[in-house]
Amino acid sequence: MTIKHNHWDIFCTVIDNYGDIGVTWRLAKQLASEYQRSIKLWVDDLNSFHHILPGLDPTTERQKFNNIEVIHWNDKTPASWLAGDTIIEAFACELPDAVKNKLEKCGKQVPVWLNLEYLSAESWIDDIHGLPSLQNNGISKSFFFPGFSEKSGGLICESDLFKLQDTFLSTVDVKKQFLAPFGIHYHDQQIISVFSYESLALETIVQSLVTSEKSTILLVPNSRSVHSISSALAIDEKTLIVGKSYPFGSLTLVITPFTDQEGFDKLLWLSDINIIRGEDSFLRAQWARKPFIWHIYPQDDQAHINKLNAFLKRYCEHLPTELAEIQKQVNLDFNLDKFETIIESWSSFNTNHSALLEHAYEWPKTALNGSDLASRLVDFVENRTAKQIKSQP
Ligand code: TRH
Repeated sequence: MTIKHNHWDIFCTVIDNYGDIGVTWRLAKQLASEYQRSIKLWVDDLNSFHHILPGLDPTTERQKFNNIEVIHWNDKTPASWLAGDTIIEAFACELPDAVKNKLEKCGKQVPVWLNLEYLSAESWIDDIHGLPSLQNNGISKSFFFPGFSEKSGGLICESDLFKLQDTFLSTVDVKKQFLAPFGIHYHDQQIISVFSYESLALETIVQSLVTSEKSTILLVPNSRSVHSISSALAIDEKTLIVGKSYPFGSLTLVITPFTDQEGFDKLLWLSDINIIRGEDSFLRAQWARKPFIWHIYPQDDQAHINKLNAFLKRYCEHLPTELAEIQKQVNLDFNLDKFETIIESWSSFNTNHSALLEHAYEWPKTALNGSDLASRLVDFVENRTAKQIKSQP
């Protein structure tokens, strides 16, 4: 079987929420636009995908977006799979048997087979990033670990992202224009975006914003945070209309519509503080270069707190001790739902906003370590392919 060059297959199963498809969609877009790869993106749940890509029709089995073909992954479709250069299983989703069987028949020119893991700031990933493991079909699969170190798989970040961001933010009255359709007159209020999971700490913060001396605009994409916010404000969630603004003392609440990823990025860029979650919005908040609180995806055995601490250690490494403590404390209080202490840590976080902003602005350079995930991935595949060719008789 001959393989199609520059053709990559990415397989994704949506476990819950939007992170799995969110990360793979970002990656697919970058590989297609910056590296001219032709991508087939196999996704089992087009309804979830439709939320972050409104132009996608969830009832259509195959549809093209420039150089990316989105294919509904169900029992039948993988039979039509043809080998390309590279196969990515996102987040340990199992390749369909039909594909595994076809791989066996590829002979010496087998595609590079990768499992794209979840992002982690923990240092152990450096030791296992890129390692191959022989599978039952006799073909080896490598484990690709996104991360913050030079030895890891890096972080998804488009090459023109910061330029786009600067251009957007330098538009005259950009905040006024963005907020006007929600009925808000912008006059230097603090803007906070919230895309988190349900949280008692969030409820406490929201209540404090109502009575704060500072005026705040709270932009909340229509998602799980709305449960906590409506509970904090003692209002019936069902009465909130997406796109309308609601005053509560010093706080103006807006439930914003879910948009595509580009629209979501802009929301983060415009905000002074972002409260985000999961994996993709966590990274995009870092690229927004604003102070943020990360509501990490909770795991049963509290493994997420180790992951959070590993990230905070890296993020705070070059911060003066006092600021590092503030950044760490507000993140820990939020994630441990310490509503008794969150007011104090939130208030220090807010008071030190400008110093934390300076740090947030510089952070992407440190985090990226010279190259992003897509470029490391393309290099990895090219090295592997070159080795395969060399080893052929
Ligand atoms: O949605 P998340 O919580 O996703 C996940 C999943 O739960 C996953 O199973 C888990 O393993 C992972 O977290 C750690 O959070 P995340 O990763 O931030 O994904 C949200 C996506 O939604 C992201 O790509 C941005 C996108 N988005 C939009 O495109 N438009 C919007 O308006 C909003 C609010 C989000």
